Amino acid sequence: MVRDADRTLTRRLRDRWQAPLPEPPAALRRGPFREGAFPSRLRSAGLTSRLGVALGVAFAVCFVTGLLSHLIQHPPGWFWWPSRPVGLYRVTQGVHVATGLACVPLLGVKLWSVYPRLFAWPPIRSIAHGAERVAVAALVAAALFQVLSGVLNIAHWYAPMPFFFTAGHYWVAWLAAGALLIHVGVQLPVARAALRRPVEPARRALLTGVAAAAGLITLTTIGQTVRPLSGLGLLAPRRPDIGPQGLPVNRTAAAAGIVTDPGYRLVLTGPAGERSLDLAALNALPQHTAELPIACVEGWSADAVWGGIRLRDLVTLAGGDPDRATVLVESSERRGRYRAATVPPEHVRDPLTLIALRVGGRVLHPDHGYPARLIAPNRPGVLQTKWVARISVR
Ligand SMILES: Nc1nc2c(c(=O)[nH]1)N[C@H]1C(S)=C(S)[C@@H](COP(=O)(O)O)O[C@H]1N2
Ligand SMILES: [Mo]
Repeated sequence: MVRDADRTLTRRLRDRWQAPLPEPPAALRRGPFREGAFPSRLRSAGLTSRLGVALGVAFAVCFVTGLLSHLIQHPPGWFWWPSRPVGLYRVTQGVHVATGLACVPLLGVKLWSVYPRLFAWPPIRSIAHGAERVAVAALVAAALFQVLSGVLNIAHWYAPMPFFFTAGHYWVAWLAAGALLIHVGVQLPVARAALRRPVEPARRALLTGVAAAAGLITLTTIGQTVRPLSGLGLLAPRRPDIGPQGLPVNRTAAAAGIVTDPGYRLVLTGPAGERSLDLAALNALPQHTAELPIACVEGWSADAVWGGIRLRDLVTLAGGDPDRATVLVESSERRGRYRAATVPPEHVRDPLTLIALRVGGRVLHPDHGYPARLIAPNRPGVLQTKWVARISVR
């Protein structure tokens, strides 16, 4: 029964899509509107559907990992993110950037496979057809925007983006997801019918080529987070081992306007009042080490051994409860989006969360946050505040 209904629906849709359409007026019958303007015989519902499945899977994984990253950075009341496993965020964000980059060839070929339809005549056949075209236009624009803005962001090329990347990339992701759901809903019957038929060898070869291109992009970029592959990172914007003290840097001390102050003091406030600790006082507190990655939202990450004071010890010193307190960590950086970060109780409590004074056994390089920086397990790089000047315990 269901099968029959399905088949009838498929036939009806196929008739709707493939019935001979009226010809455009003679004056328009040129360029993409002339007959035989798109001679490739590789295009087919089967090819487009298979590309659609791959793109849909990549997009879904990219969307979920991106949403997670957004929630970690802007946690609503109901959201909870653990401090272990220490490298979970490096994996989810590495996957976010890798699936986004794999979308580049998938999206390109998918659009190639359907773009002759742009020139169908008449442009709008019914209200339903018009609505569908608007949804597809929104989907294409949103998908191109996401891939392009993501690539520009990891390349640190902000000039073509006259908006705040994070907000734009986040809201357009919802637009893309909504438009994609409509698109899948509309095309599902046709796609299912098309997927049941085998693929012809020429189209199979094209699909293999697209898969190989996506694989090659992954292989030449994943080295920014998978260290053994860093030598293959031809297209990776970063290498995990290049930078002062063998670690990459996003914002240098010079860019942040930090001048090393010999009279540096860390101001610590909490229920026990305010106190200020100079470097000698900080070095006199119990010192611990933690092997933790810096995992940037841009997809690169690098391991390091950090040394310094446990944040929970500082909470105790400030008169707070180390198992319950929330902590605000502020930088001496005057302006800058990432000059302060809130550390939730799960991370404050964790003995691996440090106010680091050293990396790799040496005093922090100014670009890594000298004299002190926050380093906590399973947290995005943007929340690992450098040049810490003030810690407030609540
Ligand atoms: N004060 C301050 N801390 C900051 C930043 C910043 O701009 N200002 N950038 C963050 C970002 S985006 C990352 S990825 C990490 C990088 O740390 P690193 O430069 O030591 O590798 O620092 C974080 N800490
Ligand atoms: Mo970052």
